[in-house]
Amino acid sequence: MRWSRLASLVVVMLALVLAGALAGQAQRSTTLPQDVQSLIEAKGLTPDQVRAAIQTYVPPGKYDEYLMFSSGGQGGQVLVFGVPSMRLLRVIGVFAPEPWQGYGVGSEETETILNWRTKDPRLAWGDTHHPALSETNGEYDGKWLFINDKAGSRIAVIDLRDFATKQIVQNPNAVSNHGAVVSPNTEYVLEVTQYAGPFPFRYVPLTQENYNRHFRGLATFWKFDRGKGRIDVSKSFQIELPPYWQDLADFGKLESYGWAFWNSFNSERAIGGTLEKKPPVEVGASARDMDYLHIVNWKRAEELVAQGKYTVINGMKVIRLKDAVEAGILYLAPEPKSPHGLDVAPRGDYIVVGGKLDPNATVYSFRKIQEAIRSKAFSGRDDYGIPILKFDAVVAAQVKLGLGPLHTMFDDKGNAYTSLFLDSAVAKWTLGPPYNPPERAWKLVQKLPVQYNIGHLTAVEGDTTKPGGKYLVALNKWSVDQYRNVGPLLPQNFQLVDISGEEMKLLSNTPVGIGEPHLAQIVRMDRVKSWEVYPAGTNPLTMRPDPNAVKAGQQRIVREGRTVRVYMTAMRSHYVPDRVRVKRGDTVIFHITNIERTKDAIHGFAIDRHNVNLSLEPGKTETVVLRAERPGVYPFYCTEFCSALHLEMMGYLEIEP
Ligand code: RUQ
Ligand code: CUA
Repeated sequence: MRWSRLASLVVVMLALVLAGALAGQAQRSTTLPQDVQSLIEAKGLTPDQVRAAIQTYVPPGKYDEYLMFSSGGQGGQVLVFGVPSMRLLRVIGVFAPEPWQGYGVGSEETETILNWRTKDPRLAWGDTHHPALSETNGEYDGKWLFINDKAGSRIAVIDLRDFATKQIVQNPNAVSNHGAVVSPNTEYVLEVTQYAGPFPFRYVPLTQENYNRHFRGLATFWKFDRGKGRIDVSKSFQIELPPYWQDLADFGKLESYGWAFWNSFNSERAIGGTLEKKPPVEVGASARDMDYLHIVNWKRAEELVAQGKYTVINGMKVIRLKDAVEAGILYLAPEPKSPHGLDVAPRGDYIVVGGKLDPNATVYSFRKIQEAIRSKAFSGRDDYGIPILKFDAVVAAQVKLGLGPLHTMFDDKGNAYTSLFLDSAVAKWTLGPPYNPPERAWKLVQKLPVQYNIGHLTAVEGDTTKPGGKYLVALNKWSVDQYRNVGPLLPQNFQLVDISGEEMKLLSNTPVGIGEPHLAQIVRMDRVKSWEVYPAGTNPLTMRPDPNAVKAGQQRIVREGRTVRVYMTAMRSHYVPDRVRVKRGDTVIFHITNIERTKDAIHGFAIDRHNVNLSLEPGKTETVVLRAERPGVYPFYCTEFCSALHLEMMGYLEIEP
């Protein structure tokens, strides 16, 4: 008590002192307690650093204001941070087994999820890039999170009631993906391919002629069923695209609702051949000055599907390229050389594209695009017959920002923030009308150096219809000299930036040593309402009562032929039953229910020498199916230190020869 009061006093005094110092009054030495003063001096902190420390400090027992959901890159996970503290709160297993959560290591429920509908049940990893929070009216609603796996062309659904993965779907017609976003009312999760492949997927010899004729990109609109909390494959559809490498995508909103946009690179259709003395892909794919923005009317595509104008390929409804063009669903517009990021402004009126090899952010006007389509302001058609809108007819502005502009986020004051990969900086610039009067429009305001090679950036709800401002996080690819050397594989560097004032200010560094995150999204803490404990006997796959859940007094072992069913409970500090005897060759099925109702009273369930570890949070019921193969007496035990007698929370599985 006494100490915490003293601590808050110190903070208040620090704030006062800082205010004084900033106003140019040298009061520091007179108002700061001597020990605090010496701490600051010993560390050589500047007033900005002291302020940053206070701003980001979240005292024990207090909460952060925001949650940040970040991709975990090659780790195949989602990372959840508190903002502004930047403390890691959760790791969510998605495309890779995650033993701590008992994800994909023995429980029937999570192994089903991990292998759901995939053609490659043994994929042991994923490459997560773009998390996308579910939206209602273009604002985050805190209910679900989606994320793509670039390497496995998969999309996962995470339920934010328990922060756990519930479904993974794999694209049957594409092998690679990149952009993944949700529509403003979470009608669809859009997945666009990255690298083109033979369409439908099969073997076709890789020659230029074959590439042009048989390779295709694909846009997949995965229908999300809010009632069930699952993607409904039967109501999903795809649009066939040219074999350009479609990249980042975004949905239109408000005035551009019903449309979607994505960019593409390698419209040159380069296929490499370095050993054959042909130019490498990077050269071939950068030969032309322009690539193509894809402009898509998904509402009309939906109508086309409703009218039955599709072909079913590998169980997916596909609108063929020719039909898409004929129906006015698909248009192209030139984009400066090798674009990367694509982001729609809060009101849905502008589409911002960053060009990796172009110093400008290119801003397209949705109204101009509509006008150009209406008046057929085409500069021609591409090789696949898609009309190309005239660049000058659709561009609202080009804002020179610096080298390597990639991704853009927005704040609540009419500003845009773009990551500059080559410059290692964040550029703050002003949007045009109606966000700003014409004289303040399209101007670079400030460039903040970041350490180093920034990829994505994310601002508080900065890609919704109502950005929150306040904070931005730079997701830097290289950390170089920012941390103590821990070997040649360096952590990624997240940098928190204050964007509440006129000037951006760097607040803190956070090393991420788990994978290479790409995008992250920051949501107001109060929007996410997760469960504290599961309703008693909940199956985490269905999120409904599990028919095999048992209460105290109902525990039993039932033998049916060669199958032995164990209805077990876990509670501090024992399992009932704690002795299970089976014969070699039996199938043993454990249905285990954690019957605790106390928040955080978690138990594990691991079987020695077996690939089984469950995380049984209060109220959860999970099932383990085991073939009894190697005779022996195996301890099973609780892997969560749950109580003083945690070590005693164990039992024996006897497998008779
Ligand atoms: S990205 S490389 Cu979002 Cu810039 Cu995946
Ligand atoms: Cu239950 Cu340890």
